[in-house]
Amino acid sequence: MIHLLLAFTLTVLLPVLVSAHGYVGSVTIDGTSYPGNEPGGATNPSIIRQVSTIDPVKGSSNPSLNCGMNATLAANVANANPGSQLLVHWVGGSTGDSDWPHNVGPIMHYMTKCDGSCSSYDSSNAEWFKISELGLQPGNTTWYQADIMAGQPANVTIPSNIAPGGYLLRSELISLQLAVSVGGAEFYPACIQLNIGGSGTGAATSSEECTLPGCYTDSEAGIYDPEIYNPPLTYTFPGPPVAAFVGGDASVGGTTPTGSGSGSGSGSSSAPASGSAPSPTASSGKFSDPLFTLASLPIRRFCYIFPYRS
Ligand SMILES: *[C@@H]1O[C@H](CO)[C@@H](O)[C@H](O)[C@H]1NC(C)=O
Ligand SMILES: *[C@@H]1O[C@H](CO)[C@@H](O)[C@H](O)[C@H]1NC(C)=O
Ligand SMILES: *[C@@H]1O[C@H](CO)[C@@H](O)[C@H](O)[C@H]1NC(C)=O
Ligand SMILES: [Cu+2]
Repeated sequence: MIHLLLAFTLTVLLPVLVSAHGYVGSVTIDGTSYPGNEPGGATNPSIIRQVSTIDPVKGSSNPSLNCGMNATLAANVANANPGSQLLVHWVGGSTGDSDWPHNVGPIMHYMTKCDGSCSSYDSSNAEWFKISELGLQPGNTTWYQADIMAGQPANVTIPSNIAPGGYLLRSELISLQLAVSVGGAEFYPACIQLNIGGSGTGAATSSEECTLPGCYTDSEAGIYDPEIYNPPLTYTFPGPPVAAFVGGDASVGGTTPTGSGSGSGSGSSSAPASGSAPSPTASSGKFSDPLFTLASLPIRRFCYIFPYRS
């Protein structure tokens, strides 16, 4: 009987577990698409640093917080310009053939200047600045990450006055479905190698920068979030504020912990027009993460604990 029950449980859960995480499958820069490599798979020339697994980075002091799990240098660097529009296509499963599976948590973008070519730049001690952060949609119950789960890309605009040079763009989803416990947050960072032209002069100040790991702690608001299933939410973005030189409204649906130098204002370039944003879910207010709708609470917990062996 117990075996039957276990067999049944595994049969129900395994297809979900296999696709419960993901990675950046490709990036589109001003209309040109650049494919990435499958995590742990073959390495073709790309502008996206390859990660070793679709599993999340766990723990705010994990070295893989920098560019994703065991990320390796990518061979190529893409040209971009101040104001370039990037679409970061997060996908689910080890081969990227399903949609991104999570819908609870923020979408943030950071940059750091490469010392020399980005294709040989070790960013483990780099100082990063934030250029955008997206949290909750109007109504404070549905996250913009739900749009990614619905197959939409993360949108980010290169700051319009950024100084030219080589930069890494770090796209990060944090999935907070387990963030009711300290250490529960799942970090998914990815680094894209860019060479930015133009004649801008903008740069972040040192107080707007931090290292990765270093930008976060496990217990800060926005990473440890015991009220995450108690909407409507007030969300506090982790990490530094959006760098002031970015200007405009690069911060949507939350607050940044430090008051000064925030890039929040009006006239967004990275958020969808409010008219096009899907309306918040009409149901109960619980989030519709597929793992959460799958089954009852005890099974759900099992489901989440099961794939994380460490
Ligand atoms: C990948 O990263 C994990 C976690 O940081 C580490 O435990 C593991 O040894 C790494 N694997 C390789 C092949 O470097
Ligand atoms: C959503 O949150 C923001 C910031 O925390 C707050 O100003 C706003 O009133 C909230 N809206 C709703 C509908 O709860
Ligand atoms: C990115 O922009 C598209 C087009 O406006 C929009 O449909 C999509 O929801 C946006 N992505 C996110 C994560 O908001
Ligand atoms: Cu996952």
